[in-house]
Formats: sequence, structure tokens, C-alpha cells
Amino acid sequence: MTDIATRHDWTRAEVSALFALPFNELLYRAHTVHREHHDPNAVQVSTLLSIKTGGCPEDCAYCPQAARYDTGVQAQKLMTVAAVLERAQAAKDAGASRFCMGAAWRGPKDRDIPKVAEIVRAVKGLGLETCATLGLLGDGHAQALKDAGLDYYNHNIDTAPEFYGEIIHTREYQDRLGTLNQVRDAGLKTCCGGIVGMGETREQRAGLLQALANLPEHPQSVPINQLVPVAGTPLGDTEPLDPFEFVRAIAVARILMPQSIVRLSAGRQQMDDAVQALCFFAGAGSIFHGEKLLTTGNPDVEADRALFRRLDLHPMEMDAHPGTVHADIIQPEAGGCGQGCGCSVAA
Ligand code: SAM
Ligand code: DTB
Ligand code: SF4
Repeated sequence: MTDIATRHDWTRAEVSALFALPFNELLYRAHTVHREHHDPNAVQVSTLLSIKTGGCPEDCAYCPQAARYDTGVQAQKLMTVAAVLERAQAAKDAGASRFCMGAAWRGPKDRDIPKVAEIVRAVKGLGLETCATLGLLGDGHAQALKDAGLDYYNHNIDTAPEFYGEIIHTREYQDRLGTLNQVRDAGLKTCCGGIVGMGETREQRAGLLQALANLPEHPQSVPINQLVPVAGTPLGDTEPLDPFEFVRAIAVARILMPQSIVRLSAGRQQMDDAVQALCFFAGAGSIFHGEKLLTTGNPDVEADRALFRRLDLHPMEMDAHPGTVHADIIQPEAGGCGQGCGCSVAA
């Protein structure tokens, strides 16, 4: 292990210099770090569900769920426990080891927390890892979710501090850091990343990754989203980012936070398989699996199964079930995990 594993003092110049490396040099360095800390052929598989969709009062310029933009997303109430459970079981059967639940809230109200806690408890009961992304948390919220069995809380810083004001005006960057502190203090694992391709400069992409790497702890999970441009949002007409620039962002994240799992997150539907393969080589170790993200599309389940086969990738073991690899993403026709964890997933 190299001593960069514990660094939280990356300067902007250092991060920018990584971005500026010749592409092959950057990928070689990132892959070397990746192999030191991770199985390069294992990919953590998560499935997302929007448990409370649309009607959000915030103004995040990328987001189809903000009530103020006309995007065609219909606002819906919080789903019932039974409805979420059905979707979680289906995700598990399709090979996911983690179920991530998103709510289009600025943050939950006190009265929402017992309802979400009940959902988390039920999903955890299926033997899945749990993750929630509900916005800014209030006093006691993180602890109540942890007590219900929540494993991860996702809260993104989204972009560089100096670009943030061009994207979001209804809550401050500092508010996000406060929620991340509450999450860590409650003993939850942190899932925190951002979006690239929102019209930021390379320097600002470096700023996002520098800010993530200099958090008090590296997030255990770092989702790197490529903007999914949605008509009706202020960023709906944004020019697509050069795919190699996206790969560079994955590689730099890999080098800065060697022990974290970097997720190739939103934007895979717009990416071809070769670019995804480069992302895995550069150090991405997680994906969202399933035909929908929250409200937008994701690659077909069959396409992901084929990609895993072609690249000889296998799903990562679950933290919650050590020794268990839920591999039906590779062999959908097989029955029974066979690794003694009591799950119903194919081996
Ligand atoms: N409302 C909560 C919040 O904002 O914290 C949780 C849900 S929110 C949709 C979760 C994250 O999804 C955002 O922070 C953003 O990084 C990502 N996201 C939303 N819309 C996106 C888009 N069009 N393209 C890429 N990522 C997006
Ligand atoms: C994250 O960083 N990306 C996911 C998850 N965390 C919640 C969300 C992506 C959303 C993409 C737009 C949509 O489907 O609405
Ligand atoms: Fe609301 Fe979250 Fe979308 Fe922002 S990203 S508008 S807070 S749902």
C-alpha cells in the first residue's frame, strides 16, 4: 500500500497535474493504484429506486425532479413499504447487492423519518445492503436511519465549490458538508460524489475531486455521474463532454481516494461499451444496474450482463454477506447462490 491512501491535503495544482498527464500515463497510474487496493475484475452492483419522485422545491440546474422545471416528471408521494419491497426483491433477483433509495426532497421532515426507517428495515431484511439519498438531514435523522439498518447515505457535493453557485441557489455548499458530518457521526458509510459535464472547466473538475479527496474521511463510495441532460432543465442543452475527459475524471478520483469504490454512475446509457471498459480499467468498481436510475434511463439488464461477460467482470462480494458473490448478472439462468447466505440469487 502506498502512503497516498491516507492523504487529505491534495492541492489544486497536484490534482490539475494529474488531469494533464498524457492519457495512457494517467490510466496506467490509476490502474496501478486500483490493483493495489481492489480486485480489478470485481464490480459492485447497486440498483436505484426513486421512492418519492418529483415536486422538489430546490433549483438544482441538472435535475428533472425540480418542480420549477417543466420536464414531464409527475410528482408522486412516498411509496409504501410493500411497493418498495417488491422492487428491492426484484433488484436482488437481478443480481444487485445494494439497494439505493432516493427521495426528491430538500430534506426529510421529522415525520418522514419513521416511514423511511420502516422501508429501510424491510429492505435490509431481504439481505441487501441499503443506501438512501433524501437530501439535507436534520437533528437525529442520520442516527434513526442507522438504527433502522441503513448502511450508506448518499449526499453529493455535486461540483467544485467555485462552480456550485452556477448550478444551485437554494442551498449552500456548506449545508452539504454539514449533512456529511452528521452521516459520519452516526457511523453510516458515506456515498459522496458529483456530476461532470455540466459545462464546467477541467480546472473545476479538478476542484470537485480535490474537495472530495480532502473531506475528513474519503467517502467509502464515490459516484461520478456524467450529466444526463434532461429537456426542460437549465442544463438540458448542454454539449456532451468528451468521453475521454470523463474517463480522466474516473482515473483521477481513483488516484486521489485509493481505497474508495468509485462508481461509474449516471450517464452510462449515453456511453458506448468501449468507454465503459476504459472506465473500469481506470478504476471504476461499481455501477447502477437496472433499466432506470431515478427518473432517467440506464442500460438494459441484458446489455450489462453481456458487458460483464465480454469483459470477464464479476459482481463484488457484499459487505453484509462476506463470502457471497451474487453472480446471476453473469449467469441469469442458474438457480441458488449456493454460498450459504440464505439468499435466492443465482450462483
Ligand atoms: N434530493 C436529494 C438530494 O438532492 O440530495 C436526493 C436525490 S438527488 C436526485 C441525488 C443526486 O442525483 C444529485 O445530487 C445529483 O448528483 C444526481 N443527479 C440528479 N440529476 C442528475 C442528472 N440529470 N444527471 C446526473 N446526475 C444527476
Ligand atoms: C448519484 O450520485 N447518482 C444517482 C444516485 N446518486 C442517487 C442518481 C442519478 C440520477 C440521474 C437522473 C435521474 O434519473 O433522475
Ligand atoms: Fe431536489 Fe435533489 Fe433534484 Fe436537487 S437534486 S432538485 S434537491 S431532487
